[in-house]
Amino acid sequence: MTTVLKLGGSVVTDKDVPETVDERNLSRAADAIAAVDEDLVVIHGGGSFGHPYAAEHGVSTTDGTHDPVAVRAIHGAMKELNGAVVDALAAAEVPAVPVHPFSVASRDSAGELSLPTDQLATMLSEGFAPVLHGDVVVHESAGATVISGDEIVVALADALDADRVGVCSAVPGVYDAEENVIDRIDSFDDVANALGGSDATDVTGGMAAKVRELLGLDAPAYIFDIDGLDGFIAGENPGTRIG
Ligand code: IP8
Repeated sequence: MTTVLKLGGSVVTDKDVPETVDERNLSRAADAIAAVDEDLVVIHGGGSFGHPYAAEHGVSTTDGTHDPVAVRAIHGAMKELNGAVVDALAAAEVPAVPVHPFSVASRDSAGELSLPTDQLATMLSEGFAPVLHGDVVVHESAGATVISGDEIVVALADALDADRVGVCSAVPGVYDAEENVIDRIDSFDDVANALGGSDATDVTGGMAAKVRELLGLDAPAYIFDIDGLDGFIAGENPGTRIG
């Protein structure tokens, strides 16, 4: 069994205070993750680390930059957050190891992502738990653009033949127009009207983008909040099931 789990930036950071880790949530998540006894890939979002730098430099998943200062600022902030996530997982005795997408991924001029996964498969078979993150990637004819954690989730879930995908976010699931958590989403059109944007600075598009990307997966994906994480790891179906 392979599980791909994303920890949202709003879970592991305080989204309203620049470059601040939410230590309490992070160690709670790490303790929950320590119960996983199968192959596990963790991906985390940008929160108050990557997003403010990306916004400051005008970089998004489609608007690129050729400024190395911008690339270093965005990537550097994400590397710092990745270090904090890996350290918290290590403290909970998860065999976490860091993997930085900027060093290995690229996009072609049409925006098509290429993200090698052979090294990740070997990490898993050798007992490691790779920890990736939203990042910048070099992008043919655009310089460098943002890659969201959700995009990485989608790319890895299919390439590593994941059995289950979890997205631990700030909300307990995807809300309908009355703010009730939707149990299951099979098509984007069914929920398009109910999906709003994200309040804090989020250059990768919030919940609507998340749902759209997760609908493209072979494996079932679940969106839940930190209260649902133990249940997801225990094999339950917390929050909203996508696909
Ligand atoms: O928070 C975005 O990742 P996300 C990462 O998963 C950057 O959308 C660099 C803004």
